[in-house]
Amino acid sequence: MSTLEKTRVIAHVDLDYFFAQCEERENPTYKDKPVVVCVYSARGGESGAVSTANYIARKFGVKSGMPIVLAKRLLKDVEAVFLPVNHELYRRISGEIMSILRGYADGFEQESIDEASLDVTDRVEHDFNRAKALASGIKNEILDKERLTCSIGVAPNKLVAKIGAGFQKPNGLTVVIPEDAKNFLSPLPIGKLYGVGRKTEKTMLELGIKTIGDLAQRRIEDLIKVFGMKLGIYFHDAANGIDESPVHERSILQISRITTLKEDTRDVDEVAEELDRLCEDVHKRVVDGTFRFRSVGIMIVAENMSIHSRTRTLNSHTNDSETLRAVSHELLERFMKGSHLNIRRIGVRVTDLSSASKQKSLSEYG
Ligand code: DCP
Ligand code: CA
Ligand code: CA
Repeated sequence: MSTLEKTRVIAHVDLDYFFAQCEERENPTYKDKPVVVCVYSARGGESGAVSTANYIARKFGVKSGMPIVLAKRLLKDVEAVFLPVNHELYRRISGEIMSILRGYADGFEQESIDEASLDVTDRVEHDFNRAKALASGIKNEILDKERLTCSIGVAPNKLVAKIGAGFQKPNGLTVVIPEDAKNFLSPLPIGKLYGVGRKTEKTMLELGIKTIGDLAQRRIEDLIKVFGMKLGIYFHDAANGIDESPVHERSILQISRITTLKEDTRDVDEVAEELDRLCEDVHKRVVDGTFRFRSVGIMIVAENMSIHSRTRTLNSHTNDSETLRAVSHELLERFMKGSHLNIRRIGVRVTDLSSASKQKSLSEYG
């Protein structure tokens, strides 16, 4: 096989300020104002966190995850719009967009509610110029039909395409040809690399790795020593712009439940008791839907509103309630050992679902 034949062309599409843009679309009078979409907590008042904000609000420093009260303070001198999340609206619009995107792809993988990777290799015959034109066509169609803007990265693999999509936001289009992949990544801060969360970022900085280029220069043996075999190899490849993972269909169905505790606490037993109730409820929905799951995750909102999640992938699919309970407990205990924060909200989620009855719609779960 020649190199040309092996070169893939992947487009990663990510909608701009998605939840807030959906709200603007439904109510055009919001358009020139800061728009902040909020997840209000069960405690009432203004307690809760920012889900996302439009780019006008971002200029004032508003960010996803920040307490609503802080966003209000940042926007106190301007006329701003604060709205509660309307998941049903976002799911419906997402579904419409995903079906447009599918029409442009030889291989398709939805990665979240507002993003997808498209393998377009065959239809552009390995040609990045044609891929750029195709990506423009996608942007135009989404704007025409859905009145929404998105950003697209075109690259030889999913990893670089995804970073490319975030490179010139909003309404961006970034094409990275194979020869440029490594140089494109090199100056970017290490935190931009997929898989480098806040904790890993700290470790990297301690090792003197500030940019993806710094990481690319490290010897793979040294990375394996610090991060273990699997991650060490991944970081080495990723920093060099290498990612061979295929674009594959996957179910993004998930079943989850989250609740606000009566009071902030770091008493494991108290949190575990609530977690058990959530597990029971999630398990009931798993069984009702004749699903089996392969990943179990917990979500934690701490007293300072920081959001944490931990996920474990099992060896095989199951619908066993005891597995769900045991894994979520273990994830909780491990989180609490490594954190001094009181817990405010706790949630549990199962993903990687396989289903006997495929007709279940996404909106029934969530
Ligand atoms: N989201 C959320 N809480 C977060 C991050 C995201 O509720 N901490 C939701 C709201 C976002 C949507 O997921 O609109 C998509 O997340 P993105 O990270 O893609 O962010 P946006 O689409 O809002 O902005 P961007 O223009 O940077 O893509
Ligand atoms: Ca987005
Ligand atoms: Ca996204």
